[in-house]
Amino acid sequence: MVKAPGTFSFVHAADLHLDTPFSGVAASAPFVAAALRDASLRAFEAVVQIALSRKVDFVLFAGDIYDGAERGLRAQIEFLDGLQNLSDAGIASFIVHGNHAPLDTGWSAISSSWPELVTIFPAVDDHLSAPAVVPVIRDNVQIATVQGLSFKERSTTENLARLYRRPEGPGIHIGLLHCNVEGSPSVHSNYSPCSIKDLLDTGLDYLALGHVHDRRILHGDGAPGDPWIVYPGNTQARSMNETGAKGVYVINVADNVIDDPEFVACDEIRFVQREIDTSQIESIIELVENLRHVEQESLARAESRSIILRVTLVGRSELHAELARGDALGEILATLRARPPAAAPFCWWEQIVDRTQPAVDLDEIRARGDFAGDVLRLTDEYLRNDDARVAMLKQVAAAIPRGLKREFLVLMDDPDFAVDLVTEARLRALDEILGD
Ligand SMILES: [Mn+2]
Repeated sequence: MVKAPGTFSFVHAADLHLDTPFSGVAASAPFVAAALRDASLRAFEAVVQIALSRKVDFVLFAGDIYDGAERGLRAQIEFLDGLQNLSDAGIASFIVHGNHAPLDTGWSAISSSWPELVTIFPAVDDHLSAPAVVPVIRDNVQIATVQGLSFKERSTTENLARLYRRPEGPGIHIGLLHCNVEGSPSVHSNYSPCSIKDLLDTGLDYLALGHVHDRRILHGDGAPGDPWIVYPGNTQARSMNETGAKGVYVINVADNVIDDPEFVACDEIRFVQREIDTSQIESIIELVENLRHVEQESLARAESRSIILRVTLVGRSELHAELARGDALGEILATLRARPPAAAPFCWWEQIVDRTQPAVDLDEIRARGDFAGDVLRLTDEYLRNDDARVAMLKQVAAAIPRGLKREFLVLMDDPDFAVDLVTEARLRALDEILGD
């Protein structure tokens, strides 16, 4: 069946970080180290498979293809193989380079042998002051254009978005860019900063961004025809701070209208962080049972991926003292790691973090004549007496900054919220007063 010119699809990927070393976790066990070393490359293979099986028209790579400017040889060869497979299937690839592998550093073993349907966008320099615009042609009709700019050097602080313009001609107009949109420089390195307005001002229909490792749709879920501004996030998580599924967006276009981006996971290994409230757990044996249960549950939720698991123990608990004895945590961890898995999907216990607090006897404190006793007796009144609690919350609301006040007043209407707030606040206050 011949598709209408305005009906097609593409994959938007970014931040592949091929050959990521995983320095923190890799030292743990040989089978984990080997799996992690391959994970970024397997994730890229999955991107190629998604493009092939969905029969998309082209694939966008929005920067940080390689993890370092050094570009490991293995990563380069596997990347080239993947692009060749796409090209052989008639699927074009468009690539910009970002801060992790800018154009003018490192080396490239494959620069002279890119497959036919691959476009690598150059960086701005003395000869180039605007992005190159490449048309996508199907059955002699232009269905889209893609424009992009690479980073010339690592620290590109110029606002590259201002150089993008809507070209003449039919089809969907796409801008491919590695950039930091209204980002906090403390969280994401402030390379090529720009605002949402800068991106809207380009007049383009789809801004395919890279750099931020969480997937985010910054604009476009409004009216049909509204421009889309999208970060797909990275294809494979790189550390304990990057939890949950990672993948690409598949974008379907029907009659020149871009449908909601469809997230498709392509990661190989997932990082998972969980908490266990230990306040009802009475023994180390019971704790280990709970930890094993969390392991099974986390694996079941990971869609057949292997996981790297960190569990944080919280809550006031009798266990607090037991966990502090000797190397209890180390021994529990060794127990959980004792049965190495034969095959993927596996669970690797990365760490157990103890944030438990000592159990407190509220009746004993209440009976005391000191400040801690006063705090308990006062908050008992708030928990028992609805009017007293509402009056207290009104005083709190008066002290809350304007921007947050409306949100607080909405929450305050929920009686459960108010009770939880008082319960939590008094435990924190007791911690401060009593110390550890
Ligand atoms: Mn990146």
